[in-house]
Amino acid sequence: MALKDLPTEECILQGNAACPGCPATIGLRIVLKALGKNTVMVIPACCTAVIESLYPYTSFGVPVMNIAFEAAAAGASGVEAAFRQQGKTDTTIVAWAGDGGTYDIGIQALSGAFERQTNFIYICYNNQIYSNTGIQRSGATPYGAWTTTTVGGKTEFRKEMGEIVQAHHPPYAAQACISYPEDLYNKVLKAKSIKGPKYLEIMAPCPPGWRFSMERTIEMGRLAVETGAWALYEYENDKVTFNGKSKLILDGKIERKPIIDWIKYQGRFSHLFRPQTDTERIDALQNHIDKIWERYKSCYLY
Ligand SMILES: Cc1ncc(C[n+]2csc(CCOP(=O)(O)OP(=O)(O)O)c2C)c(N)n1
Ligand code: SF4
Repeated sequence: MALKDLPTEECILQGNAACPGCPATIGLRIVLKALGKNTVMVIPACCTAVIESLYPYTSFGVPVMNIAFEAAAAGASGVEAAFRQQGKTDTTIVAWAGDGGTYDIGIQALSGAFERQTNFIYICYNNQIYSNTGIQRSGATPYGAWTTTTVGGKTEFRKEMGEIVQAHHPPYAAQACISYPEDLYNKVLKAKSIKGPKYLEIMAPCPPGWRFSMERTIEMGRLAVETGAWALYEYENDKVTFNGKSKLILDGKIERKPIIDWIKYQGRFSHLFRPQTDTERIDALQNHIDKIWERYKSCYLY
Protein backbone atom coordinates (compact mmCIF):
# COMPACT_ATOMS: atom_id res chain seq x y z
CA MET A 1 0.00 0.00 0.00
CA ALA A 2 1.58 3.29 -1.13
CA LEU A 3 1.09 6.45 0.90
CA LYS A 4 -0.96 8.07 -1.86
CA ASP A 5 -3.37 5.12 -1.80
CA LEU A 6 -4.21 5.38 1.91
CA PRO A 7 -7.90 6.13 2.61
CA THR A 8 -8.64 9.85 2.58
CA GLU A 9 -11.17 9.59 5.41
CA GLU A 10 -9.82 11.21 8.58
CA CYS A 11 -10.79 10.09 12.08
CA ILE A 12 -8.42 12.57 13.76
CA LEU A 13 -10.09 15.90 13.26
CA GLN A 14 -8.80 19.46 13.27
CA GLY A 15 -8.75 21.39 16.51
CA ASN A 16 -7.19 18.64 18.58
CA ALA A 17 -4.93 19.56 21.48
CA ALA A 18 -1.67 17.94 20.30
CA CYS A 19 1.67 19.78 20.28
CA PRO A 20 2.96 20.71 16.80
CA GLY A 21 4.90 17.76 15.37
CA CYS A 22 3.17 15.30 17.74
CA PRO A 23 3.98 11.68 16.86
CA ALA A 24 0.96 10.28 18.71
CA THR A 25 -1.40 12.10 16.35
CA ILE A 26 0.59 11.06 13.27
CA GLY A 27 0.47 7.42 14.39
CA LEU A 28 -3.17 7.43 15.38
CA ARG A 29 -4.16 9.05 12.10
CA ILE A 30 -2.59 6.17 10.16
CA VAL A 31 -3.97 3.54 12.56
CA LEU A 32 -7.53 4.81 12.17
CA LYS A 33 -7.20 5.02 8.39
CA ALA A 34 -6.47 1.29 8.52
CA LEU A 35 -9.18 0.40 11.03
CA GLY A 36 -11.98 2.69 9.82
CA LYS A 37 -14.90 4.07 11.79
CA ASN A 38 -16.19 0.76 13.12
CA THR A 39 -13.65 0.99 15.91
CA VAL A 40 -13.90 1.63 19.63
CA MET A 41 -10.85 2.97 21.41
CA VAL A 42 -9.95 2.52 25.04
CA ILE A 43 -7.48 5.18 26.14
CA PRO A 44 -5.91 5.43 29.60
CA ALA A 45 -4.33 8.55 31.11
CA CYS A 46 -1.69 9.73 28.59
CA CYS A 47 -1.16 12.56 26.10
CA THR A 48 -3.82 11.13 23.79
CA ALA A 49 -6.48 11.56 26.49
CA VAL A 50 -5.67 15.29 26.32
CA ILE A 51 -5.31 15.39 22.53
CA GLU A 52 -8.91 14.12 22.26
CA SER A 53 -9.94 17.55 23.60
CA LEU A 54 -11.95 18.70 26.54
CA TYR A 55 -15.42 17.42 27.38
CA PRO A 56 -18.02 17.93 25.87
CA TYR A 57 -16.04 18.25 22.62
CA THR A 58 -13.99 15.61 20.84
CA SER A 59 -11.53 15.70 17.98
CA PHE A 60 -11.76 11.95 17.34
CA GLY A 61 -14.20 10.52 14.84
CA VAL A 62 -14.55 7.19 16.69
CA PRO A 63 -16.03 6.36 20.12
CA VAL A 64 -13.50 6.49 22.96
CA MET A 65 -13.66 5.11 26.48
CA ASN A 66 -11.19 6.83 28.78
CA ILE A 67 -10.01 4.71 31.65
CA ALA A 68 -7.57 4.75 34.57
CA PHE A 69 -3.85 4.77 33.79
CA GLU A 70 -3.24 1.10 34.65
CA ALA A 71 -6.39 -0.35 33.09
CA ALA A 72 -6.26 0.01 29.27
CA ALA A 73 -6.10 -3.72 28.50
CA ALA A 74 -8.58 -4.61 31.26
CA GLY A 75 -11.01 -1.95 30.03
CA ALA A 76 -10.67 -3.12 26.44
CA SER A 77 -11.32 -6.71 27.59
CA GLY A 78 -14.58 -5.52 29.18
CA VAL A 79 -15.65 -3.64 26.05
CA GLU A 80 -14.84 -6.66 23.88
CA ALA A 81 -16.86 -8.96 26.15
CA ALA A 82 -19.83 -6.56 26.15
CA PHE A 83 -19.81 -6.30 22.34
CA ARG A 84 -19.51 -10.06 21.99
CA GLN A 85 -22.46 -10.51 24.34
CA GLN A 86 -24.50 -8.23 22.07
CA GLY A 87 -23.43 -10.15 18.96
CA LYS A 88 -21.40 -7.22 17.62
CA THR A 89 -18.30 -9.02 16.45
CA ASP A 90 -17.31 -6.79 13.53
CA THR A 91 -16.21 -3.79 15.65
CA THR A 92 -12.47 -3.52 16.27
CA ILE A 93 -11.59 -2.90 19.91
CA VAL A 94 -8.33 -1.03 20.36
CA ALA A 95 -6.44 -0.14 23.51
CA TRP A 96 -4.14 2.80 22.78
CA ALA A 97 -1.64 3.65 25.50
CA GLY A 98 1.71 5.33 26.04
CA ASP A 99 4.86 3.52 27.09
CA GLY A 100 4.32 4.47 30.74
CA GLY A 101 0.85 2.93 30.54
CA THR A 102 2.28 -0.17 28.85
CA TYR A 103 5.83 -0.94 30.02
CA ASP A 104 5.16 0.09 33.61
CA ILE A 105 1.76 0.59 35.19
CA GLY A 106 -0.39 -1.24 32.61
CA ILE A 107 1.77 -4.35 32.10
CA GLN A 108 -0.25 -6.52 34.50
CA ALA A 109 -3.56 -5.76 32.74
CA LEU A 110 -1.89 -6.37 29.37
CA SER A 111 -0.49 -9.72 30.47
CA GLY A 112 -3.94 -10.74 31.72
CA ALA A 113 -5.59 -9.84 28.41
CA PHE A 114 -2.99 -11.90 26.53
CA GLU A 115 -3.66 -14.84 28.81
CA ARG A 116 -7.44 -14.54 28.35
CA GLN A 117 -6.95 -14.35 24.57
CA THR A 118 -8.98 -11.15 24.38
CA ASN A 119 -9.86 -10.38 20.78
CA PHE A 120 -8.43 -6.85 20.54
CA ILE A 121 -5.47 -4.82 19.32
CA TYR A 122 -3.26 -3.30 21.99
CA ILE A 123 -1.22 -0.40 20.62
CA CYS A 124 1.58 1.25 22.56
CA TYR A 125 2.83 4.53 21.13
CA ASN A 126 6.29 4.66 22.57
CA ASN A 127 7.61 8.19 23.08
CA GLN A 128 10.02 6.80 25.69
CA ILE A 129 8.71 9.03 28.48
CA TYR A 130 5.69 9.98 30.57
CA SER A 131 5.13 13.11 28.50
CA ASN A 132 1.64 14.08 29.61
CA THR A 133 2.77 14.76 33.16
CA GLY A 134 5.92 16.64 32.26
CA ILE A 135 8.57 14.21 30.93
CA GLN A 136 9.32 11.61 33.60
CA ARG A 137 11.37 8.49 32.85
CA SER A 138 9.62 5.23 31.98
CA GLY A 139 10.79 1.65 31.50
CA ALA A 140 11.15 2.54 27.80
CA THR A 141 13.45 5.56 28.33
CA PRO A 142 16.92 4.85 26.90
CA TYR A 143 20.08 4.78 28.98
CA GLY A 144 21.68 8.20 29.38
CA ALA A 145 18.57 10.23 28.51
CA TRP A 146 17.62 13.27 30.55
CA THR A 147 14.10 13.40 31.96
CA THR A 148 12.78 15.43 34.89
CA THR A 149 13.31 12.34 37.09
CA THR A 150 16.72 11.46 35.59
CA VAL A 151 18.33 14.87 35.54
CA GLY A 152 21.88 13.55 35.12
CA GLY A 153 20.80 10.96 32.52
CA LYS A 154 19.01 7.63 33.06
CA THR A 155 21.24 5.01 34.65
CA GLU A 156 19.27 1.94 33.52
CA PHE A 157 18.71 0.42 30.08
CA ARG A 158 15.23 0.16 28.60
CA LYS A 159 13.05 -2.90 28.99
CA GLU A 160 12.66 -5.26 26.06
CA MET A 161 8.90 -5.04 25.80
CA GLY A 162 8.89 -6.95 22.51
CA GLU A 163 10.43 -9.98 24.21
CA ILE A 164 8.02 -9.71 27.15
CA VAL A 165 5.11 -9.69 24.70
CA GLN A 166 6.49 -12.66 22.76
CA ALA A 167 6.72 -14.66 25.99
CA HIS A 168 2.88 -14.58 25.92
CA HIS A 169 2.86 -16.05 22.38
CA PRO A 170 0.10 -13.83 20.95
CA PRO A 171 -1.03 -14.63 17.39
CA TYR A 172 0.42 -11.34 16.14
CA ALA A 173 2.78 -8.65 17.40
CA ALA A 174 4.75 -6.02 15.52
CA GLN A 175 7.01 -3.01 15.89
CA ALA A 176 6.48 0.00 13.63
CA CYS A 177 7.47 3.66 13.53
CA ILE A 178 5.50 6.79 12.64
CA SER A 179 8.17 7.63 10.04
CA TYR A 180 7.16 4.61 7.91
CA PRO A 181 3.40 5.12 7.49
CA GLU A 182 2.83 2.48 4.80
CA ASP A 183 4.52 -0.14 6.97
CA LEU A 184 2.45 0.94 9.98
CA TYR A 185 -0.76 0.88 7.93
CA ASN A 186 -0.07 -2.64 6.62
CA LYS A 187 0.73 -3.93 10.11
CA VAL A 188 -2.52 -2.53 11.50
CA LEU A 189 -4.49 -4.12 8.63
CA LYS A 190 -2.80 -7.46 9.35
CA ALA A 191 -3.56 -7.15 13.09
CA LYS A 192 -7.20 -6.38 12.28
CA SER A 193 -7.51 -9.55 10.19
CA ILE A 194 -6.32 -11.88 12.99
CA LYS A 195 -8.46 -13.12 15.90
CA GLY A 196 -7.16 -12.96 19.46
CA PRO A 197 -4.85 -10.52 21.24
CA LYS A 198 -2.60 -8.50 18.94
CA TYR A 199 0.17 -6.16 20.09
CA LEU A 200 1.59 -3.29 18.09
CA GLU A 201 4.23 -0.87 19.29
CA ILE A 202 4.92 2.36 17.45
CA MET A 203 8.10 4.39 17.90
CA ALA A 204 6.93 7.97 18.48
CA PRO A 205 9.64 10.66 18.77
CA CYS A 206 8.24 13.49 20.92
CA PRO A 207 9.64 17.00 20.20
CA PRO A 208 9.15 18.56 23.66
CA GLY A 209 10.10 15.38 25.52
CA TRP A 210 13.21 14.59 23.52
CA ARG A 211 14.11 18.23 23.06
CA PHE A 212 14.24 18.55 19.28
CA SER A 213 12.43 20.99 17.06
CA MET A 214 8.97 20.04 15.88
CA GLU A 215 9.75 19.74 12.14
CA ARG A 216 12.19 16.88 12.82
CA THR A 217 9.74 14.27 14.19
CA ILE A 218 9.86 12.07 11.07
CA GLU A 219 13.65 12.39 10.79
CA MET A 220 14.07 11.31 14.46
CA GLY A 221 11.98 8.20 13.77
CA ARG A 222 13.96 7.34 10.66
CA LEU A 223 17.24 7.73 12.54
CA ALA A 224 15.95 5.52 15.36
CA VAL A 225 15.50 2.74 12.80
CA GLU A 226 18.71 3.47 10.86
CA THR A 227 20.82 3.41 14.05
CA GLY A 228 19.07 0.25 15.30
CA ALA A 229 17.72 2.04 18.37
CA TRP A 230 14.39 0.71 17.08
CA ALA A 231 13.63 -2.28 14.85
CA LEU A 232 10.77 -2.91 12.44
CA TYR A 233 9.48 -6.47 12.65
CA GLU A 234 6.47 -8.73 12.81
CA TYR A 235 5.98 -11.71 15.10
CA GLU A 236 3.61 -14.43 13.94
CA ASN A 237 3.34 -18.10 14.89
CA ASP A 238 6.44 -17.80 17.09
CA LYS A 239 8.47 -16.49 14.18
CA VAL A 240 9.98 -13.01 13.86
CA THR A 241 10.28 -11.42 10.41
CA PHE A 242 12.23 -8.19 10.16
CA ASN A 243 11.22 -5.74 7.48
CA GLY A 244 12.16 -2.45 5.81
CA LYS A 245 15.52 -0.98 6.78
CA SER A 246 15.73 -3.30 9.81
CA LYS A 247 15.77 -6.31 7.49
CA LEU A 248 18.47 -4.69 5.34
CA ILE A 249 20.54 -4.11 8.50
CA LEU A 250 20.01 -7.67 9.75
CA ASP A 251 20.89 -9.13 6.35
CA GLY A 252 24.06 -6.99 6.23
CA LYS A 253 22.84 -5.14 3.12
CA ILE A 254 23.19 -1.72 4.81
CA GLU A 255 25.34 -0.62 7.75
CA ARG A 256 23.66 0.25 11.01
CA LYS A 257 24.45 3.93 11.69
CA PRO A 258 26.23 4.74 14.97
CA ILE A 259 23.89 5.75 17.81
CA ILE A 260 25.56 9.15 18.01
CA ASP A 261 23.85 10.00 14.67
CA TRP A 262 20.50 9.81 16.50
CA ILE A 263 21.28 11.22 19.95
CA LYS A 264 23.26 14.26 18.76
CA TYR A 265 20.05 15.93 17.55
CA GLN A 266 18.18 15.44 20.84
CA GLY A 267 18.54 17.90 23.72
CA ARG A 268 17.79 15.09 26.19
CA PHE A 269 21.28 13.73 25.44
CA SER A 270 23.08 17.11 25.26
CA HIS A 271 24.81 16.50 28.62
CA LEU A 272 26.65 13.63 26.90
CA PHE A 273 28.31 16.15 24.56
CA ARG A 274 28.81 19.23 26.73
CA PRO A 275 31.01 20.50 28.33
CA GLN A 276 32.95 17.52 26.94
CA THR A 277 31.97 14.30 25.15
CA ASP A 278 31.09 11.53 27.60
CA THR A 279 32.50 8.64 25.56
CA GLU A 280 31.95 6.18 28.39
CA ARG A 281 28.18 6.61 28.43
CA ILE A 282 27.83 6.96 24.65
CA ASP A 283 29.80 3.71 24.29
CA ALA A 284 27.59 2.03 26.90
CA LEU A 285 24.49 3.01 24.91
CA GLN A 286 26.08 1.80 21.66
CA ASN A 287 27.14 -1.50 23.26
CA HIS A 288 23.63 -2.06 24.54
CA ILE A 289 22.19 -1.65 21.04
CA ASP A 290 24.92 -3.86 19.56
CA LYS A 291 23.98 -6.59 22.04
CA ILE A 292 20.29 -6.35 21.12
CA TRP A 293 21.21 -6.84 17.45
CA GLU A 294 23.46 -9.76 18.28
CA ARG A 295 20.44 -11.29 20.01
CA TYR A 296 18.25 -10.57 16.98
CA LYS A 297 20.80 -12.38 14.81
CA SER A 298 21.40 -15.38 17.05
CA CYS A 299 18.01 -16.06 18.65
CA TYR A 300 15.39 -15.20 16.10
CA LEU A 301 14.32 -17.17 13.13
CA TYR A 302 13.90 -14.67 10.36
C1 LIG B 1 -2.40 5.75 39.02
C2 LIG B 1 -1.97 7.00 38.33
N1 LIG B 1 -0.73 7.47 38.52
C3 LIG B 1 -0.33 8.59 37.90
C4 LIG B 1 -1.18 9.27 37.07
C5 LIG B 1 -0.72 10.54 36.41
N2 LIG B 1 -0.46 10.36 35.01
C6 LIG B 1 -1.38 10.65 34.06
S1 LIG B 1 -0.82 10.46 32.50
C7 LIG B 1 0.70 10.00 33.09
C8 LIG B 1 1.84 9.74 32.14
C9 LIG B 1 1.48 8.86 31.00
O1 LIG B 1 2.66 8.45 30.35
P1 LIG B 1 2.57 7.52 29.09
O2 LIG B 1 1.74 6.35 29.38
O3 LIG B 1 3.97 7.23 28.68
O4 LIG B 1 1.84 8.38 27.99
P2 LIG B 1 2.27 9.84 27.44
O5 LIG B 1 1.90 10.82 28.48
O6 LIG B 1 3.74 9.81 27.18
O7 LIG B 1 1.46 10.02 26.22
C10 LIG B 1 0.75 10.00 34.47
C11 LIG B 1 1.93 9.67 35.30
C12 LIG B 1 -2.48 8.74 36.88
N3 LIG B 1 -3.36 9.33 36.06
N4 LIG B 1 -2.85 7.61 37.54
S1 SF4 C 1 4.18 15.91 24.65
FE1 SF4 C 1 4.82 14.67 22.84
S2 SF4 C 1 3.36 12.95 22.67
FE2 SF4 C 1 2.49 14.51 24.08
S3 SF4 C 1 1.14 15.78 22.78
FE3 SF4 C 1 3.15 16.80 22.85
S4 SF4 C 1 4.33 15.97 21.09
FE4 SF4 C 1 2.54 14.63 21.43
